[in-house]
Amino acid sequence: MTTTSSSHWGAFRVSGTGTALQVTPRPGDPDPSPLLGNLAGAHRHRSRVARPALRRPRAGRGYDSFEEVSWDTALDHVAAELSRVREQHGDSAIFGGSYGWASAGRFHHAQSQLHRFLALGGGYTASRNSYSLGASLVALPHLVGRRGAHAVIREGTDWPVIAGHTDLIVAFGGIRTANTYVTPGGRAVHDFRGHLRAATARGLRVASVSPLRDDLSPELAGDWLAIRPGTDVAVMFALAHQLAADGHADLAFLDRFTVGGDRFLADVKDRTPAWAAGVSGLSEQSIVDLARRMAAGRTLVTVSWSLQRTPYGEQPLWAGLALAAVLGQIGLPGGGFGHGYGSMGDVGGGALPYGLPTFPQVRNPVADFIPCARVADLLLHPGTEFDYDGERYTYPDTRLVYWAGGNPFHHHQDLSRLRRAFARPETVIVHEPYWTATARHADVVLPVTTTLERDDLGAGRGDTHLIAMQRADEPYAQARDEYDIFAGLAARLGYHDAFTEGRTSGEWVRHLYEGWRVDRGLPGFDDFWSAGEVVLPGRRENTVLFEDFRAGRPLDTPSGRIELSSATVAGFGYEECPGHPVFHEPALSAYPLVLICNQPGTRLHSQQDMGGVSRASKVHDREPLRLHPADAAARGITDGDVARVFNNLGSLLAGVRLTDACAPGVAQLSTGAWFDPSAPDVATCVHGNPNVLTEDLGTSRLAQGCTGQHARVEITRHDGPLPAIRAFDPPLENQ
Ligand SMILES: Nc1nc2c(c(=O)[nH]1)N[C@H]1C(S)=C(S)[C@@H](COP(=O)(O)OP(=O)(O)OC[C@H]3O[C@@H](n4cnc5c(=O)[nH]c(N)nc54)[C@H](O)[C@@H]3O)O[C@H]1N2
Ligand SMILES: Nc1nc2c(c(=O)[nH]1)N[C@H]1C(S)=C(S)[C@@H](COP(=O)(O)OP(=O)(O)OC[C@H]3O[C@@H](n4cnc5c(=O)[nH]c(N)nc54)[C@H](O)[C@@H]3O)O[C@H]1N2
Ligand SMILES: [Mo]
Repeated sequence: MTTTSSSHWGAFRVSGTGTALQVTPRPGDPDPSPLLGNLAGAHRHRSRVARPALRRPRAGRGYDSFEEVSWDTALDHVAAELSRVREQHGDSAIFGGSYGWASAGRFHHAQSQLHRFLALGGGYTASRNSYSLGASLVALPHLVGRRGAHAVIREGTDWPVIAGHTDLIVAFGGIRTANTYVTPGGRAVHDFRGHLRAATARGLRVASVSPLRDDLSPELAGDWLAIRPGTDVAVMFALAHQLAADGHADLAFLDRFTVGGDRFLADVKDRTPAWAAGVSGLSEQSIVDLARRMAAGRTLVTVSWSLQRTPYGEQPLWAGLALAAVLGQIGLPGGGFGHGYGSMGDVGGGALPYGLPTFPQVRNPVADFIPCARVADLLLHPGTEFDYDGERYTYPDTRLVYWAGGNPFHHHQDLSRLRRAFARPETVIVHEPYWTATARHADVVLPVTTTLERDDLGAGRGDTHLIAMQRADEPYAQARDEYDIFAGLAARLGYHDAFTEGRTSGEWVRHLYEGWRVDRGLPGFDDFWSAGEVVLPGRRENTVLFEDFRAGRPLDTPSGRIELSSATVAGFGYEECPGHPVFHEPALSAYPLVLICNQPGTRLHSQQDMGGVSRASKVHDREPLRLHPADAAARGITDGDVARVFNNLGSLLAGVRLTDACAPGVAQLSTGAWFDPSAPDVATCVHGNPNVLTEDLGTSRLAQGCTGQHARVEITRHDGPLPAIRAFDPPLENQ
């Protein structure tokens, strides 16, 4: 039997079960993701959580072994802890932010399940925004309004328009194909590379301003401008300077469509290409030439999401928008500004004018929240104040942490600090299909099913199809659906019927589909289910970002225009993020190399790190570290060595790959190798998780976004004994 299913990296088909399970791409997907190759090997991997487990409290969270218990014992314990904490410390003592991507699927979406369950029980401290776009989600509404921010992030000018009109893309952070296979909720059709080929054939050229040469997809033609990380704002200022000096600044556009255009031009008066060359490592001439090419045709300035995942990440976004405004092509087909081309598959990939079926949520009675990347501060500093978007808030006193569908020991910075933070609450509960580092730092681990073991509805934003995600195999061992776990807990806590509304999970999936499909004129559930998918009607394609604004519809900013100066942001009084774009020189460091901690091309974050594609990339079982041959030679390191990467925060082992695709002075280690602290005498992580080296700092007081994209490090050759990787071994005694 063949079933249909989906993942964040795309839709697929499944045949066979157990260790014989096979995954093939969805017919009709012109360019399926290579990440599909991880699914089969992960399905019945020994790192699955088989049964509910309680930590044996001896040495401390993350160091202990676990004891398997019955579902009743585990659920009784969790229900009792929730009641005790709510009674003794109040509802805000429960942290249920639970950031993370979990799996595709509209109903079984882990955060929706957890948040509905916790909100009905009295509420929880929440988290806001994302690690992806921490700075942009807060800054952009000030610059282009809420509606404008949505248009920038969720739509953008579509690829066919770019292919048809754009002469030059100036891509800060490049345009990385590997990232575009991923869209939250998945995508039935991957056509990104096809669009790139079409654009290149028509004559599109890309100036890829990036520390890595291969951030420019091979389908694109263009130049690599090897920039020193963290200095993009300087180059943006110098490009604006040169445009103005050449008489190419569009003063009429600035005057009519922006506030602060005059101030910006005054600010860049001294920001010459010669100055920016000294800061950025680019040549003066390359900056001058690029400015002239920008003015010579239809030009799109795009800033990848990675740039705002750095200290002062609000600034490259703001300066990039200002540069595009100086050029005056915002709102024209194929010109202007973009954010995230090459970051996510749905940017420029069409949009749906309606929402997808969603498990209904209820209002959270607790008002407390954190910007999501401040989680360690929350746990370490209850009662202290923090600034965020013009307001001051207080961290509540967390006694219980409940995580479902995320892996903070993957996603957060400075993992040694996070371990200290996770040692503080009285109780940590984690739902996981796998024994991740986060599960190991819990007191109670509840095993959940994967998407292959349950029925659901799958689609991403702007998708072409809704996929029937059909159960392909039995749940692993005693794994349960999140929904059934929460229904069991709600029964113990006296609100079972409010949580379930009397439906089984199968009834919910049918109900969500039926309640949504009528207005779209789609077939009934049974027809949809047996077909395996249905075309989503009415997609918007060929969108031009800010076309309506240029035609006269004001933005929902205070001025109705693009705010290159924001009186609101200025009024917050944040020195590091004043009311207009500023350049902050990267902080001096005792560690000479910049480590780029970008997204892995071989998996989604930490998911399925044990899968075939991810495993095949490892060197001596460790995550590959890419390094320029000159930097390696200076350290006596050769290709295939194991390297020790370290700074004041920690150390890790990784497998060396030499390449001149890294600019000199730049090394690259993707995120997502499972944190493995099993040999602390050798390294903080012996597997290569870069978050043992990243600093736990917010972007600024404005957004408090994640800054994990960069770390400062030194690298040496590791010559000692090589500890085995223990991250995938379940922490159960007598195993
Ligand atoms: N240094 C550095 N760090 C970064 C970044 C960076 O650029 N540099 N990028 C950041 C970004 S953009 C992001 S989005 C984050 C990603 O961080 P996360 O979203 O936390 O990473 P994932 O590995 O996707 O974690 C999802 C977890 O959910 C589990 N899971 C899957 N399905 C289910 C389910 O149905 N139920 C339950 N309970 N669990 C499930 C998976 O096994 C996995 O452990 O990382 C951030 N971290
Ligand atoms: N295969 C795969 N695809 C993914 C994901 C995944 O885990 N795996 N994760 C998804 C998620 S959740 C997100 S949020 C997006 C993230 O999308 P992005 O944040 O755009 O992706 P990254 O790969 O982290 O970074 C892209 C490139 O930015 C460059 N860069 C880093 N620092 C600088 C700098 O200071 N200046 C310049 N000019 N360039 C810099 C790096 O060379 C890096 O390769 O990716 C999504 N796509
Ligand atoms: Mo992300």
